[in-house]
Order: sequence, then C-alpha cells, then structure tokens
Amino acid sequence: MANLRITLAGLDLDNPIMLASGILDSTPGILQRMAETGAGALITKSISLKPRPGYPGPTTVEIAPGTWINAMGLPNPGLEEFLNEFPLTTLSVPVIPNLVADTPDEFAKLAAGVAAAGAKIAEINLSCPHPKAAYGGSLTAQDPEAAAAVVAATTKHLPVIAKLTPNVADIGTVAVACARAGAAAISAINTLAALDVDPELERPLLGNGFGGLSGVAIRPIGLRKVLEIVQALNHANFDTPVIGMGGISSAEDVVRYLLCGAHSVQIGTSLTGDPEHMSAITRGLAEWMDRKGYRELADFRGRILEWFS
Ligand code: RRO
Repeated sequence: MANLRITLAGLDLDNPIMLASGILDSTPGILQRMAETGAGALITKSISLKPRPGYPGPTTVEIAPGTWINAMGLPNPGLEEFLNEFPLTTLSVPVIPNLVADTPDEFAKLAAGVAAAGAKIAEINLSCPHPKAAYGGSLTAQDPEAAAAVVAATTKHLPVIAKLTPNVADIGTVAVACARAGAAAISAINTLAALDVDPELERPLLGNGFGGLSGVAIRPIGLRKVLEIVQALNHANFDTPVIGMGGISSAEDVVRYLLCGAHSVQIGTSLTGDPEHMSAITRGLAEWMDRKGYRELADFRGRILEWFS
C-alpha cells in the first residue's frame, strides 16, 4: 500500500496534496468543508494587515475550458478579523496562513501575528500578478534581493514557504535567494500576468483590466518552472523542499509535478465548484503508486531530472 505521508518543514502531513491559496478558502465554513476532503493541508486566502475589499467585478472569468483569468484584488478581512474568525489550530488538517504585504516590516508583523495565534508555518505571497491596474509596479519575487529580505524578516517569527511568480526570466535565482535567506520551502507558480479583452464591449474582460492566468493551460509552464527551481536548489546545495502548482486537475498531474522534483503540490482552480475533486485526486495518487509498485513518494520524486543533466 502506498504511503502518502510527508514531513514538510517540520510539519507532518497525511498526504502531499494541499489546497492552494485563493480557492475555496475565503470563509471559515469553506475551510472546514475542505478539511473533510482529505487534503494534506489548507492554505488560506492572502491576509493583509488591513482589510481589503478587492477589485470591482468581473473578478474571475473562465476563458477556455478549465483555464481562468482573475483579478480578485486580495479581498480579505485583515489580520485582526482573520485571527478572530478563522480556525488556525482546531481543524483536523494543518491550516497555513498566506500572508501579503508591501514591505518586509509589514510582512514581519503579519508573521508575528499568525505565529502568536498558533500557526506553525506561513506561506508568504511574493507574487500576486496584478499589483496595479495601470502598467508598472514590480512584484517582490521579481527581485531576488527583495524576496530574500521578506523571507529574512518573516522567518524570525515562524518557518515560511516563499511563493514565487513565473513572470521572471530566471526563477531558479529567486528560489536560491529565498533558500539562502532561510525559507523552509518554495512554492511555485502563482498565476501568469495576463490580459483578456471583450470584443463586444470593447473593454478588458476583468474589472481591474490586468489579471492572472490559472488552470489547465499553465500546467506545462508550472512544470518547467518547478524543474528549474529544483535544478537551481540542487546546484546551490540546498535541500529546501519545493511545492509545485499550476494547472493540476488530476492525480496524473500531481505525479507530473512530483516527477519534476516537487515534494508536494497545491491544487486551486480545478476545485472551483467541486470540493470532492480533492478526495478523488488523492485517491488517484495512491492508486497510481500501487499500480507502479511505489511505496514511498521519494521512490519516484525527481525522476525526470536525469533527462536534463
Ligand atoms: O487576490 C488576487 O487577485 C490574487 C492573488 Br492575492 C494572487 O496571489 N494571485 C492571483 O492570481 N490573484
């Protein structure tokens, strides 16, 4: 029988499949529901110090089957309300808060807040793809030094997972900078910077104009970026675990990321409207391992790397 258990940055998980930030996690009730699907861990919607209303609609549009563009605009109740309302320590699976801020100081305040409330680890969002409606503005994870500064400021309070953007030429350099600054894990990819247009209305599809692309179309990009991160970390002698995501909609997709060297994965867009899909994917992973005769995830993790050496 396949053993799906992993230890990630000191956290014991029943399986390597996590709920990604931003999908089915915006209320305590939905998070509770997702805990019952057998996910290994649940990442919350990004939390900022102050409440944010989000952008005007439309905020999410399916532009091709299984492929979405979004600009939610980080809607969230703010740290204080989040800590009052959300079950950080009482669910049957670990809840990992996702933190978002503009400066290392703000990130540090968020990290201190969730650590004091009992969080064992946090994901830091260095990579929301549409910081401004107008052209301009860069993402923290587009600058290795800026990303490392946030990691250094937050790891003083609790271990962190640095969530990276695919919108860079060399994601490996950013990952290594984060690992060197003490990141407990790297997660990638956030959505791809995108724009879609409504030809009838002669306007951008989304209320914010710019958005981020997710879903099945981005899977090959996610796989390549994860492979590049794993290669760069190996080359720099870091054993920092990588959490892969982008376009996962089946157990086979999970396997694809693990073969590229990911220790675990996150699933988001494909769960839209169907929490039970999470259970089916987890069962499918165990069945795939049984059929292949693999007992542990480590038995096949990173198998694809030898093709690129
Ligand atoms: O809230 C959003 O619009 C959003 C975030 Br914080 C993110 O990290 N990635 C994304 O595609 N949308």
